[in-house]
Amino acid sequence: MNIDDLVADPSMSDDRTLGRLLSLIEDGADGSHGLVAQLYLQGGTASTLGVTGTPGAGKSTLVSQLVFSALEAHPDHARIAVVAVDPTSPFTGGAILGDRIRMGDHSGNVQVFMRSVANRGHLGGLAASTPAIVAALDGFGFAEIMVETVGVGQAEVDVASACHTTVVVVSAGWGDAVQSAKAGFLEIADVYVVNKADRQTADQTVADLQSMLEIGPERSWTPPVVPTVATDGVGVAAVWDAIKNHRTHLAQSGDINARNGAIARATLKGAIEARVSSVADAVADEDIERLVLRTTDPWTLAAAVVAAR
Ligand SMILES: Nc1nc2c(ncn2[C@@H]2O[C@H](COP(=O)(O)OP(=O)(O)OP(=O)(O)O)[C@@H](O)[C@H]2O)c(=O)[nH]1
Ligand SMILES: [Mg+2]
Repeated sequence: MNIDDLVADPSMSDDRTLGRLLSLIEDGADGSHGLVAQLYLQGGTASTLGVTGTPGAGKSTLVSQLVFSALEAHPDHARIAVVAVDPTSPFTGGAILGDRIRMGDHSGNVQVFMRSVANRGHLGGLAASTPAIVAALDGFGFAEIMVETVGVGQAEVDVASACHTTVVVVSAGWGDAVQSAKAGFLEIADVYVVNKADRQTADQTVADLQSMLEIGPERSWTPPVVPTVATDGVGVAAVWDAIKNHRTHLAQSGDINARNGAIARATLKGAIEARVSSVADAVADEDIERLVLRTTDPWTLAAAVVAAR
C-alpha cells in the first residue's frame, strides 16, 4: 500500500506502511508536512496520555500495564498506540532495547501499535517530531495514544505535558519530594504514581508528595498520588481510574478547552521549530563565510534570512 492511499483512507492502514509514514514525518522529509497536515485535519478524537518521570522509575512497565487497562476499556477493538520518546545515543541503545522487551507483552496484538521516536539529529528535535507523530496517529483514528518520555530535560517534560492527561512516575524512596518539585513535576502532574511500592519507603514518598501538592496554589483538580508495583500490576487499576476521573473532570469543568489549546500550541510550536531549523540549515556557505569574516553578524543575517522566507 502506498502512503498517499493510507492518508486518504486510514481504515485501510497496515502497520508497516504507517511505520514508514511516521519515519517520513519524524525526519521532516519532503512532502511529509502535507501528509501530517491532512491527518491533523482528520484528528482530534484521540485521548492522549503523557507518562514521564525519573529514569528507571518503571514508566515503561506501567505503560505496558495501562495498555491492558485501555484494551479492557475498549472492547470495541479501538486501537491503542504507544510512543516511546527515547533520546539515548544509538551507541548505548540500552533503553530502547529495554522498552522493546517490556512492551513485548503486546507484540502480536493487532490492536496495539508501538513506535519509538529516537530524536537523533532530526529536524527540530523531539519537541517538533513527537507532536507531529501524535497528530498523525490521532488522524489515523487511534483511540488512545500514550507517550512515554524520561523527565530529564525540558523538551521531554514539555512533550509529556502536551497531552490531555499527564502521569508522573517516581520510584518510592527516590530522593525526596523536593527533587520532584525541582524537576517541575508538581506543576505538570495530573496523576502522580509512586512506583516500586514494594519498598518500605513508599508510604513516606506518597505522604511527602501529598503534602507538597497541598501547599501549591488552589486548583480545580488535585492530582491523586497512587502507589503501584508496576511489575506485579498492583495499583494499576487505581491509576487507570485516576486517569478516567481526570478525563471526566476535564470534560465537566470545561478545562478540556484550555488543554486542547495548550496541545495545539505545542504542536504549532513544534511546526515552527522544524521550519526555522530547516531555514537555518539552508543558509548558503557564502553567507556563513561572511559571518566568519565578520562582514555581517548572525542577528542581521537571521532577520534577513527569515524575512526572505
Ligand atoms: N521492585 C520493583 N521493580 C520495578 C517495578 N516496576 C518496574 N521495576 C523494574 O525497574 C526497572 C526499570 O523499569 P522500566 O519500566 O524500564 O523503567 P522506565 O522508567 O521506563 O526506565 P527508562 O525508560 O529507562 O527511564 C526494570 O528492571 C523493572 O523491572 C516495581 O514496581 N517494583
Ligand atoms: Mg522506559
